[in-house]
Amino acid sequence: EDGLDGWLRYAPLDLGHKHVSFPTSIVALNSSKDSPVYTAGLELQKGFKGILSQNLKISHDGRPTSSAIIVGTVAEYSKTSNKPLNAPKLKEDGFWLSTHGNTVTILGQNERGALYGAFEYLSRLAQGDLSPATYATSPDAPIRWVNHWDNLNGTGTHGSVERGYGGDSIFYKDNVIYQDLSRVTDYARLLASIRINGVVINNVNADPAFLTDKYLEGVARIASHFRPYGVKVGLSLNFASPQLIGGLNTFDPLDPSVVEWWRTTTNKVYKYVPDMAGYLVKANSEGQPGPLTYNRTLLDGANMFAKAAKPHGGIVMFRAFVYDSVNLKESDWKADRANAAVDHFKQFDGQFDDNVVVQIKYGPIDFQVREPASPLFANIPKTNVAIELQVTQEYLGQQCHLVYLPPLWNTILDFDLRVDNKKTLVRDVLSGERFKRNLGGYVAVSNVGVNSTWLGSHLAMSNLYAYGRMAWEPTVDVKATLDDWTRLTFGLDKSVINTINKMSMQSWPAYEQYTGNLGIQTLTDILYAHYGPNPPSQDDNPWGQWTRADADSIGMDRTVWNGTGFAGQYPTEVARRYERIETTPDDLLLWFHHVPYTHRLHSGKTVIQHFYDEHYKGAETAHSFLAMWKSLKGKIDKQRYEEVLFRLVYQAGHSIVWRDAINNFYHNKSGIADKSKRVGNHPWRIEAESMTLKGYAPIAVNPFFTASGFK
Ligand code: BDP
Repeated sequence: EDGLDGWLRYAPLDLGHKHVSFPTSIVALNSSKDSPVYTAGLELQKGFKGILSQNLKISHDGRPTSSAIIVGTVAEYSKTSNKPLNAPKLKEDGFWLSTHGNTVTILGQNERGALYGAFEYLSRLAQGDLSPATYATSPDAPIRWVNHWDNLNGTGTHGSVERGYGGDSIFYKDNVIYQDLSRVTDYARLLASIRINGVVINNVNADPAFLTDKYLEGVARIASHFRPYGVKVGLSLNFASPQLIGGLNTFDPLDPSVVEWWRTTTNKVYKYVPDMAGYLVKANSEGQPGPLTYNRTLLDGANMFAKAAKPHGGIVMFRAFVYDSVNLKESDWKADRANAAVDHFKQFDGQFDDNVVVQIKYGPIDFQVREPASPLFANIPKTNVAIELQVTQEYLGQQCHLVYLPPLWNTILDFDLRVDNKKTLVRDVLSGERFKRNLGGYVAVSNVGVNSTWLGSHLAMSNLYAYGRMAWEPTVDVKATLDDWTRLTFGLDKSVINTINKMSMQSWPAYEQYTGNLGIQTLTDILYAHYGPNPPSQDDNPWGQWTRADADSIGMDRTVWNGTGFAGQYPTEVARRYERIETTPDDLLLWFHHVPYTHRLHSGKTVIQHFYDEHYKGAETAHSFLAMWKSLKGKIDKQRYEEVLFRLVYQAGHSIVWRDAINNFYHNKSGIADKSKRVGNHPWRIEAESMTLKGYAPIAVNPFFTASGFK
């Protein structure tokens, strides 16, 4: 198995001695080929073939049939059925499922919901759950999107998918949109099965060419591959497009010619894709153009797009990831990139058009292994908001390390911001419940690629699966969700399920332990790859990701009384907690405070000894994954067993590189010995220099401390 079907393998189910009666036909209440209900019919057919080896016929007229699966919208069903429906009220995209032996009814609030219900029913079958059930479910939030950082060409600084680790783009190659978009259909199917309803198909560092007829033709083709699956397409915009491709000499958002250009261009875009979801905008960040260039505000920019998209029902996802690296000076103890989002957006609360959604990364910096929840979620109650997560593991091992992310996401979603001293969970802000908003939700940067595993690693797919499930229902149990994924991906063997669960649940804590703990962030190379260890690059860089480590002390002082003031961006109760060392949780200590290496944690250990110990523990856990995985030999098909094993061997080795690079670095810097005498002391290690090398040539390594003898 090569992973292409992900969790939709529909592997044969062993019914043992069970006698169960199954439906013998499918009634899909829509006969138009690009409708999700039509797709649902085909999917049910496919599922029955795979799971139960049964060939079911599909019909599209609603004549009541016993022993059939009926799938359609509530509205369509009530037109054709004489049976009154007792389903509870559904929200947009919600569905109702009733399965009793050979009679199955799947009704969506809309077509999309009906398709989701079909996938749900198949997921139950594939997991061997044949029990009768009747239930309804509706999404927690209307926006459940993925973003793609795909470039038209493969020559961008980061290749064809920026921060993509599963191969090149599934949409484009060499500046051409693929004619054969079958991978897009496969992807749409995966997305629909986890109830994702929107996909932005190009990089936030956007190429304006997407707005030209040449490419819009292809965008329309891409949209036509997503449409049968109920997934709407969106485009990332380049703010300077009016100048770059429109022939204007300005892109000032208040200039009437610019406003008009966006209006007519948007009308054109919607001619190609009438049901387009909307736009995504990264402005004035990391060198991207934006309204600030003309002394206009981010609000001016966002509302300009909103007005252009509004007549078409389009929405504008405006990213809060706005910061200017030019003014960030590490020597300035008041400078802090973490402050940027609230500094930029709070002032405009209540003034954004109602089809604008501010898209906020989960933490105030950038997808780090541990961050506090972005305080912006608490600061703009009169604005629609969505959270931005990353399925692609940019700072988190790039799919070469197993890191199951939902537990990390939960630290953010379950966080109580205490706005007005009242319960304010981040997830209740996203659903719109806390501040009574109708639009909001979830976005994840997914960045799948042409690799048959999609993300480059079989086990990484649990993150994509769980993301969809959490966007639908953020309180879903992340362990149980993982088990669902494992059953669908690897089968029903209990030891497989338990082992993958154990490894996955230990993986994020382990990664944090060996790559940077106590809230110091992922100590990767900051300047480019964001992959291997490089603690010195964490300081003195223009990107504002700093540790402020010196010979005696470490950590960013983000207090109000003495630091950057960031802690003060939270509502009072939370701000007070983070302001004081005593009440700051250890796992965020160095995020908020600058302390001596000898500072004692709540645990009683010093910061430096904690560092040493954690890096050892984390690497040990990474090593234990190997034995766990090997215990599954023969219980998983050979191809996937070997491919995962390869990654885990690598991870085990790389966890040592991480452990030693970081421990050595802080050992050198602080001059404080490791109580357990491990750091700098590797009695059994054979250095490459003392080996006879055949077929290898020594080269200088940067950063030097990741290698023995600098080479
Ligand atoms: C950073 C990535 C960069 C993205 C940027 C963003 O390294 O490639 O363009 O975020 O989110 O984490 O815009």
